[in-house]
Formats: sequence, C-alpha cells, structure tokens
Amino acid sequence: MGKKVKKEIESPCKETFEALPVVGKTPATVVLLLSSPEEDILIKACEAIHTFAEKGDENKVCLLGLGALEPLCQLITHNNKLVRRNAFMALGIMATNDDAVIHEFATLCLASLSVDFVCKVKIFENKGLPPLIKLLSSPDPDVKKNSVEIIFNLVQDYQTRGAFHELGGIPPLLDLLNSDFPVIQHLTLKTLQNITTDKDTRNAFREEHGFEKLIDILNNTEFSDLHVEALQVVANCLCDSESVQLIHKGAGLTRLMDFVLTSNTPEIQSTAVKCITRVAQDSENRKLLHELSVEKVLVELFSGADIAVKTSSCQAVAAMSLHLSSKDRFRDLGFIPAVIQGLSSGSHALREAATLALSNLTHNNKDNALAVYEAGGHKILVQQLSESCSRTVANAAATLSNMATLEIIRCGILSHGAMQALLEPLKSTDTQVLINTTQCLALLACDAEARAELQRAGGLLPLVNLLRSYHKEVLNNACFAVNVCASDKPTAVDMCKFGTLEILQEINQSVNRRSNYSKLAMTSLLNFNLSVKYSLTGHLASTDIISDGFYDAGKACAGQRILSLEELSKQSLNQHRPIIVVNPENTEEKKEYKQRNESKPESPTEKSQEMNDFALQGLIKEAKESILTLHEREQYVALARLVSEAMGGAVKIEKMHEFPWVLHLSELKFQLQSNVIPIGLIRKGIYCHRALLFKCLADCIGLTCTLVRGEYNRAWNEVLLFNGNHSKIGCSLHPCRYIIDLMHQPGNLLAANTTAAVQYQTI
Ligand SMILES: *C1O[C@H](CO)[C@@H](O)[C@H](O)[C@H]1NC(C)=O
Ligand SMILES: *[C@@H]1O[C@H](CO)[C@@H](O)[C@H](O)[C@H]1NC(C)=O
Ligand SMILES: *[C@@H]1O[C@H](CO)[C@@H](O)[C@H](O)[C@H]1NC(C)=O
Ligand SMILES: *[C@@H]1O[C@H](CO)[C@@H](O)[C@H](O)[C@H]1NC(C)=O
Ligand SMILES: *[C@@H]1O[C@H](CO)[C@@H](O)[C@H](O)[C@H]1NC(C)=O
Ligand SMILES: *[C@@H]1O[C@H](CO)[C@@H](O)[C@H](O)[C@H]1NC(C)=O
Ligand SMILES: *[C@@H]1O[C@H](CO)[C@@H](O)[C@H](O)[C@H]1NC(C)=O
Ligand SMILES: *[C@@H]1O[C@H](CO)[C@@H](O)[C@H](O)[C@H]1NC(C)=O
Ligand SMILES: *[C@@H]1O[C@H](CO)[C@@H](O)[C@H](O)[C@H]1NC(C)=O
Ligand SMILES: *[C@@H]1O[C@H](CO)[C@@H](O)[C@H](O)[C@H]1NC(C)=O
Repeated sequence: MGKKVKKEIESPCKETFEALPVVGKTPATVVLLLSSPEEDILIKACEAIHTFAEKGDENKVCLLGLGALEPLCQLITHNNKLVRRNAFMALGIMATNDDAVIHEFATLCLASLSVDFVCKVKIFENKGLPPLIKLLSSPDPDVKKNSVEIIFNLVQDYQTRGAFHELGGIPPLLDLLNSDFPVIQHLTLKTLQNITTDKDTRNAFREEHGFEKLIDILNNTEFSDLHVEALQVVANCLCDSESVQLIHKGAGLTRLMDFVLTSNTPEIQSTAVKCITRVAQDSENRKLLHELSVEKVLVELFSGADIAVKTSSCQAVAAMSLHLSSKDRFRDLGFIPAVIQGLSSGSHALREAATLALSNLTHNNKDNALAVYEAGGHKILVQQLSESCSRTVANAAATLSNMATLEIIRCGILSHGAMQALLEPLKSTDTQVLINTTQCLALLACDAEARAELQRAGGLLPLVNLLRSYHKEVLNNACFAVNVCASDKPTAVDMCKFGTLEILQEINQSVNRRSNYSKLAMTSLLNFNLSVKYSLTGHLASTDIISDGFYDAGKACAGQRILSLEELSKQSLNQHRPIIVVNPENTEEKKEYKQRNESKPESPTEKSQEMNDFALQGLIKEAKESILTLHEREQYVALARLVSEAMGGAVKIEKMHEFPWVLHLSELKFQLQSNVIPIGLIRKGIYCHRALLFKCLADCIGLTCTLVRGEYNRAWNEVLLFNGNHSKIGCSLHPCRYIIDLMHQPGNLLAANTTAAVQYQTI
C-alpha cells in the first residue's frame, strides 16, 4: 500500500501536567520519563499521559509529536503489571483520536504488538476492540488494513472471537470485502475464516447476508485469488443447515461442482470437496449430488496425488455413503481397491478418512464388504487396529465389524491375528474406540476357536475390566461381548476367576447401570457356575446339570462376595448352616485334601471323606439299577422314595418338629471338623437337602427336574409330566408341572399351584 505523507505535528503543547507530582511538568519531560528504569516513575508517567491525552485531540497530537508512541508500545511488554496496564490505557486513549495520522501510527503499533499472545489479551482486556471495529470504517486504507490485521490477531483467541460479533463487528468487516486493496480483502477473509468457527458468529454473519456475499465472490472470476479463502469460510458456514439451505438459492451447489471439476489448484479442490461433504449431511442434498454424479468426480479426485484432496474426497465418500445407491456406485467405479491402497499412506489424516469411508461403505452392504475382502482390505484393517490415532482405530474396528457378519470374511480376519490386535484398543481410554472394539470382538468371538484364541492372547481380562466403565454404551457393549465369550466353559471359568460375577452383581445392584445386557452376561456366566447360580437366583433349570464340586452355600446376601468351595473349606468351624457339597467320585481332590492336611493325625475327617464317596456313589448306582427300567412317572416316584429313605424316611407334617435333622448336621460338622458336608453323609435331611439330592441323582441318571429354593430351608423339585390319563388324548398334548413330595408322602406328585403344592413349598 502506498504510504501517505505524514502530517508534521508542530502544534506546541500548551498544557502542563498538574496531576503529575514528578519532577518535570512539561509533556516533553514526561515522554522522556517513559524511558526511565524505575517502575514507579513509569507507572506514573503512563498515567499522566493517559490523563493528558484524555483532555482532547490536540493533546493526543502533541504527544504523538513528542514521540510518545514508541516508548509506550515497548512498555506494553514490561514485566510490571501496572506499567503494562497504564501503557495500554494510554495507547487506548490515543487510538480514539479522530485524526487519521494518529490512527495510522497507533494501529500500526498495535498490529505489530498484537501478534504477541500477552498483548492480544491486554488489548482485549483494555477494551481495544470497540475502537478498532470503528476504525474498520476509517476513510484511510492504511488504518483499515492495520485494524483488520489487529482484529485478525485478536480473534485467534476464543474469547475475542465471540465478542467480535456482539460488538457489531460483522457489517464493517463485510464492507471490507469490497475493498480495492487485495491485502485488505485477504485479511478480511482470513478473519472471517476464524470467526465463523463460532456458531453465534455464523448466525450474525448470515443475518448480514455474508453468505450471499461469499457466493458472489465465488461467482466472480476476477476474484479468483480470493476463492480458496472464500471457500474456507463457506465450508465453515455450511456447518449450519440454514446455510446449506442458502446455497441452493445462488446455484451454489453447481458452482461448487464447477470448482471441483475445473480447478487445478489442490487447495481449491480440497476446500470445495469439504463444502460438498458438509452439504451432503442432508439427505435431500445427497440425492441432488448423486444426480450430479458426484461419485465419479470424487473417485477421480481420489486418484490424484494431492494428500489433502484425497483426504477430503474420502470424507465426502463417507458422507455420501448414507445415500444407498451411492454406496454401490462407489464400488462399481472401483473406489474400494483404490481406497485400500490409501490405507498404506504416510498421512494420518488420509488413513483416518480412508477408514471412515470404508466403515461407511461396508455398513449394511455385503457386496462392499466382499469387495474390501477381495482387495485384501481385512488384513490391512487388522493392522490399523494398532494405529495411534484413535479415530482410525475406531473406524477400522467398525469396518471389521461390518465385514465380520460374513463367515468367510470373519475367518479371514481372524487368520490375520485380529484377536491379538484387539488387545490394545480394548485398553484405550477413548469411548468410541472401546465401543467399536467390543462390538468387533463380540462379532469375531462367535465361534469356539476364536474365543480360545482371545483367551490365549490374554484378552479376557481387559474385556472384563471394561465392565467397570460408567459409560453406558461401553458397558452394554462390554456386557454383550462377555456374554458371547461365556459360550464355552474354559472362557467362562476364566472370566469367573477374574471376578466377573462379582462385578456383574455390583452392576445388577445399580438401577442405572444394570440393563438387559448385564443380565444377559450374568445369565450366560452362571450357566457355567451353577453353585453361584443357585446361590444368587435360587433356581436351577432342568437343563442345568449338577456336576462334581457343586455346593449349596445357601442364599447369597446382597453385596456379599461369593466364596469358592476352597475358601469355604478353609473356614474354621462355625454355627452357620453347613455347606452341602456334591462330590461323588473325586478321588483326586481327596488326595490333595489329605496332603494339605498332612500335619493332622488320622481323624474322623478322612474316614468320613471316604465314606462320602461311597455313600453318594452307592445311591447313584442304586438309582441307575432300580429306576432306569421304570416308566417315566414311576421313575420320579421311585427316585423320590430312594431320596427319602437315604435322608431319614417319611416324616409326618405334625412330627416335623421332632425330626432331629439340626442335631444330626451339627454332629456331622463336628465329626468332619468342617462346615462343608458331603451330601451322601446326610442321613437326616429335610426339604432343602432332599431336593438337592433328588436333583443330583436325577441329573446323574438322566431324568429332568428343576431345583428351586424357597424360604426357611424349603426347596423343591419341579417336573413336567404328561397327564397320566391316557384315555384323554387332549390332555397329553400339554405337559403339566408337578412338585414332588420328598418329605411327607414321598413320591406324591403335587400339581403345581394347587393348595397341596403351595403347602409343601411354604411354611
Ligand atoms: C486343613 O483342614 C482344616 C479343616 O479341618 C482347614 O481349616 C485347613 O485350612 C486345612 N489346611 C490346609 C493347608 O488346607
Ligand atoms: C485462524 O485462521 C488461520 C488461517 O487463516 C488458521 O491458520 C488458524 O489456525 C485459525 N485459528 C483459529 C484459532 O481457528
Ligand atoms: C453468477 O450467478 C448467476 C446466478 O445467480 C449466474 O447467472 C451467473 O452466470 C453467474 N456468474 C458467473 C460469473 O458465474
Ligand atoms: C458415515 O460418515 C458420516 C460422516 O460424514 C457420519 O456422520 C455417519 O454417521 C457415518 N455412518 C454411516 C453409517 O454412514
Ligand atoms: C465406530 O466409530 C465411529 C467413529 O469412529 C462411529 O461413527 C461409528 O458409529 C462406530 N461404529 C459403530 C458400529 O458403532
Ligand atoms: C464360580 O464363581 C465364583 C465366584 O465368582 C468363583 O470364585 C469360581 O471360581 C467360579 N467357578 C467356576 C467353575 O467358574
Ligand atoms: C439382580 O437384581 C434384581 C433386583 O435387585 C434381583 O431381583 C435379581 O435377583 C438380581 N439378579 C442376580 C442374578 O443377582
Ligand atoms: C430389555 O428386554 C425386554 C424384553 O426382551 C424389552 O422389552 C426391553 O425393551 C429391553 N430393554 C432395553 C433397555 O433394551
Ligand atoms: C381318566 O379319564 C377317565 C375317562 O375319560 C376319567 O373317568 C378319569 O377320572 C380320568 N382320571 C384322571 C386321573 O383324570
Ligand atoms: C399359579 O397361580 C397364580 C395365582 O394364583 C397365577 O398367577 C399363576 O399364573 C399360576 N401358575 C400356573 C403355572 O398355573
């Protein structure tokens, strides 16, 4: 910009500094004092200049002539806070003079200062913005230029950005777009680029018809040097649906496509594509863009060399993928193998955008999933799981999830070490990564081999740890993955070891955290831990088959940890109800038990321990021999009698209080010196002991029945039987439920829900 001739400032300074108790009283002296090494003097000198300048424009001109500006500008960065503050105030007041010359100097001075962060804040704090906005409309182009430059520097700061439009800065700024000086136009656009990142500013900008003005610039070939910057502002504005609507009015969409098609400047291309991406957030616009064959344009742009253009093309592809026919179109145009190549690029941003495009393209689209697979994309995507950029990892995991629904692809993914690769993202702190990873894991872990691999890789522990998440979606997905992994015994047992059941119980206790998913995970795990299942839920289904090592430790108390049999065995003798264990043929454990207790001399414990095996084994043998030959209904009756005989025979209801089962169990505990009693040793047992023995024997010989715990030591077995009256065909279509009496009239079948049954189940 051409420099204007500076007006000579000759007017002598008539006023003196009454306010200043410092040595000199003439303005010239005070200006000299601005270079003093003493802070005290500096503070007072600045203050005096401020007061003096406030009195009128003439004084300001005088100060300028005395060269006050330069030392003042330097003091803005002084170490002393008060000095800085007063210097700013003095400069601020000098900048409000109507005299263009002063403005030019003051703004020039501030422009160079405003690059510095501290100064920026100071200028704003000292209310520098309103006079600067005023100066945007100054007749002097130098002042305009300096002011917009200062404002550009100021709005780098978030706080100032918001304040600018509130102070009415938008209209004068927009006027500068028509400036004859390109440097002013550029600065204006750069400033707009920054302030339109703020939503409220964008609203104000739209109301002042800023968007239309931008489109005009884009529509004007004379302004081609402004097009990149203008497009960047447009891209910001298109974050709002209101602007997206506006773009149709000025035929902006077609113009954007023109830019993409005709421009050779990568920066213009990538920014125009960015605009297209924003426009494509709207489904109607996607339809329009599809009609304009945007897919072909994007695929062509992607085949170029420029990384920024490739990246924004991928983002546009991702956005357009929400349009169903576009998804297929991209595949037909051969985009998929090309974008997979892009995954090997050195650019983080491109890899992120490419994985996003793939994730969206494969979403609900089998053909695209297959195309990715055929191009070897699954292998590279598994590698992307180890990326440092969490968005890329999340996108890669999402793509693999989309693909894993096809069995052949799933096997391919697993063969490239996907389970191992999922370990790191499972430990991520990014929720999106965790959500996508756990989803991917659940889909991949749907066969036993994959689960075994996850277990070998040590992936179960990090998965279980995610159950501690307080993020609802992370928690639900983790629960679902745990549920899938609890499909076989080895993985289920491993997860139990890591305390999964305890965590799930804690979740179950929280109304906010429990969900269908946490219940599902709990149910799946409990199927492999029937002792805990019975303790927690009081119910074993006919499909829950009791095996070696099952124990009944009573009903679990809420919030209490469930102890393992080993822990319970180690407890010293106490007054609580005994723990009943089913241990029919465990010779291995018996030896171990003996070894651990070697210090102890021969005691009744070990004798009983051996008796136990034989007692229960004998019952099983007897059941097999005498019962299996009978018809179904008789089998249950006979088994009921066998159980009753083993545990003290029939007891009349009115004689129950005389039945010495409590004493018997205490004696057993004392004999065994243990709270754990093997079930075969119980010779006098009531409902809960008999029902457990019945379930245990029934499971051994292949009869089906449930085991249900009631209150106060009640428990019973329920069986399903077809009605015995064979003459009535209709009745045999639906089986009826019966409770089996094991106490009073052993073998009696009580139809469920009848008075007799309810009496048996409650006190
Ligand atoms: C030996 O048995 C007693 C119970 O009789 C138990 O408390 C103790 O922990 C056992 N010792 C070992 C080493 O397991
Ligand atoms: C402001 O815009 C410039 C480009 O003109 C950009 O480099 C800078 O990062 C932006 N600053 C903020 C805070 O957005
Ligand atoms: C500018 O836009 C108008 C429609 O609003 C159009 O008629 C005109 O041809 C455009 N001019 C240029 C130079 O693109
Ligand atoms: C695809 O990408 C866009 C980002 O442009 C995103 O908003 C959208 O939700 C993604 N998902 C699908 C399924 O397309
Ligand atoms: C995976 O993460 C992306 C973000 O990277 C998200 O947009 C997407 O919805 C997630 N995918 C699924 C299947 O949740
Ligand atoms: C059953 O769950 C308990 C409690 O979490 C645990 O200690 C035990 O190891 C589990 N048992 C099996 C076989 O998983
Ligand atoms: C979960 O909590 C509910 C409500 O407190 C309870 O009824 C249910 O028995 C609990 N389930 C388990 C398995 O603990
Ligand atoms: C949980 O499952 C029930 C029945 O399956 C369903 O009705 C309910 O909507 C589900 N709730 C949630 C939060 O998914
Ligand atoms: C069986 O059916 C016969 C005739 O249909 C009927 O007389 C009899 O009472 C039925 N017995 C039972 C136990 O329902
Ligand atoms: C048992 O009776 C209760 C109420 O008396 C009823 O709600 C329930 O459905 C009945 N169950 C069966 C299996 O008949």
